[in-house]
Formats: sequence, structure tokens, C-alpha cells
Amino acid sequence: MVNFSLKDKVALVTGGSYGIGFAIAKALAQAGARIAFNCRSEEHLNQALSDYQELGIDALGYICDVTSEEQVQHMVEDIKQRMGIIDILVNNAGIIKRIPMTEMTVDEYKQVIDVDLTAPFIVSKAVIPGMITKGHGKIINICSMMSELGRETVSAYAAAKGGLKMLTRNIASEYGEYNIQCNGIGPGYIATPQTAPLRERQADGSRHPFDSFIVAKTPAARWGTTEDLEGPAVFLASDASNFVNGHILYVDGGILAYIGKQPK
Ligand code: NAP
Ligand code: GCO
Repeated sequence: MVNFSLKDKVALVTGGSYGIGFAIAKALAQAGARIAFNCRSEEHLNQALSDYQELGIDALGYICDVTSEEQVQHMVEDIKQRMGIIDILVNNAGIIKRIPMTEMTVDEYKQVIDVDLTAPFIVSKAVIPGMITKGHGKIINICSMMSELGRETVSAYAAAKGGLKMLTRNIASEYGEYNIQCNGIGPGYIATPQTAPLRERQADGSRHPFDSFIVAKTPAARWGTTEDLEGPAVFLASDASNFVNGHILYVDGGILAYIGKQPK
């Protein structure tokens, strides 16, 4: 019997206050895991704690900026004391800045790299020793279409997500012998606050041009929902994927396989 159960596992989902992180944390909890999550905003934290409670999930929430190694190490140690050593880490927290590269400041570029690439390094570095002690571990890095493709205005994000793909493969390579599997999920275009600007209705009530573009680029002919990511996350967090390592699982409705619908 394939084992998708996460019973008694301790899972940390970074950026788990809403969006993709919240959905993945919910799914891991429904598969039996105990959930810890973090974000930067106290308002988001309190709303998320209430939202998890409404689902019957007794989550541990932390105000922790993933770019701060000190804050991350304190959070990981506190989780260990209150829940136990982390078995599952989802590096989900992320930002994007949509600015033409020649207009982007180096500081803006570094901010995106810090959250989307350096932070997964920081958090993984903090949890791997415990996973080695326990003799197992699952790390899931939330990559992107931009781990494979570029587009205008997202240079920093694409550089970060491309690097995150290779960080995923390197963690898999370096720690596979300790029964730690590190994989990525590459969501397509998902309806969350992060992509809301790309779906805003125009002044005349018509769809945003990017909205129509993405639907034409997706064989599924729709935006993804956070629910579309729940099953893949449970799979990669469970014993069912113990021989899957260094893999980026694209959950994109087929975007990467498709040239796009011919305009009428
Ligand atoms: P979102 O709606 O903007 O949510 C981001 C989450 O990360 C929030 O909980 C946010 O909470 C938290 N966060 C941001 N910066 C943080 C920091 N420095 N420290 C701690 N928490 C931080 O984003 P999303 O659409 O759910 O995306 C989640 C992940 O999926 C990101 O890595 C994104 O790049 C990736 N992704 C998204 C899509 C998509 O289409 N939506 C597709 C592919 C990949 P606070 O603001 O309170 O900190
Ligand atoms: C963008 C979008 C994308 C998505 C996602 C696609 O501006 O192109 O924000 O980057 O967030 O990463 O997989």
C-alpha cells in the first residue's frame, strides 16, 4: 500500500499565511502533519491562525523574515522545542518585482534574490541537521515557470527561481545519502495575491491582456488554483516519493509543453 500519510510529521511551510503556502499547509495537515508556518506581517499571521483554526488545524505561527538567518534559526529551534524536529520543509515564501531590468535598482534585484533564493538556502541549512539526526527529511522548494522560461520585467525573479532549481538539485545530491529528498514544485500561473495584478479587469471591464495571454498559453485553458498544488505537495512530502530526488514537478496545466493557441 503506497503511503501518502503524514501522520506525526512536523512540517514547516514558509510564507504559509495565505496563497500557495496556506493551501499546501492545509493539505499537509489534512494528510496528518502538524503545521508550523511563518510570515513577516502580524496582521497576516493573526488572520492565518484564525483561518487554520476554522479548518481545525492547530498551527504554530511565527513572525519571521526568512532572509534573517538569526530569526530562522530561532524559529526552527522553537519549533523543535514545541513540536519536535522538522520532518518536512516547504520553502514557499517568495516575492516578485515586475520592473524592466534596465530600470531595476541593484537593491531591488537583491531583495528578490534574498527572499526567493538565499532564504531557501538559509532555511534548508537550518533544518537539514535535524533531518540527518532523525534519519529522514523532505524539502520542497517552490520554483516557477521562471525556473525554465524568461519574460519581460521579471529578471530578478527568473534568476532566483532558476537558481532555486539548481539549489534543489544540489541539496538532493549532497544529502540524499541521509535519506533526505529535496524536490521542487513548479507552479504554472496560479490565482493568488501575487498574480492579482496580472488578472485585473481593464477600465472597460475587459480581461487583462496578460490574463488572456496565459489562458491561451495553457492547454488547460485556465489559471491554476492553489488547490491544484495540494496533491503534488502531499506526494512529495510523503513516503510515496522516497525515491524521487532532485526533481522539479511542474504543475502548470501543460504550459511548458505547449506552443500556445493560435490567435483567431
Ligand atoms: P503571495 O500570495 O505573495 O504570498 C507570499 C507569502 O510569503 C505570504 O505569506 C507572505 O507573507 C510571505 N512572505 C513574503 N516575503 C517573506 C519573507 N521575507 N519572510 C517570510 N514570509 C514572507 O505568493 P504566492 O502566489 O502564494 O506564491 C508563493 C510562492 O509560490 C512564491 O515563492 C512564488 O514565487 C511561487 N509561485 C507563485 C506562482 C503564482 O502564480 N502565484 C507561480 C509559481 C510560483 P508576509 O507578506 O506577511 O510576509
Ligand atoms: C509573472 C508571474 C509569474 C508567476 C509564476 C509563474 O509575473 O510572470 O508572477 O512569475 O508568479 O512564477 O510560474
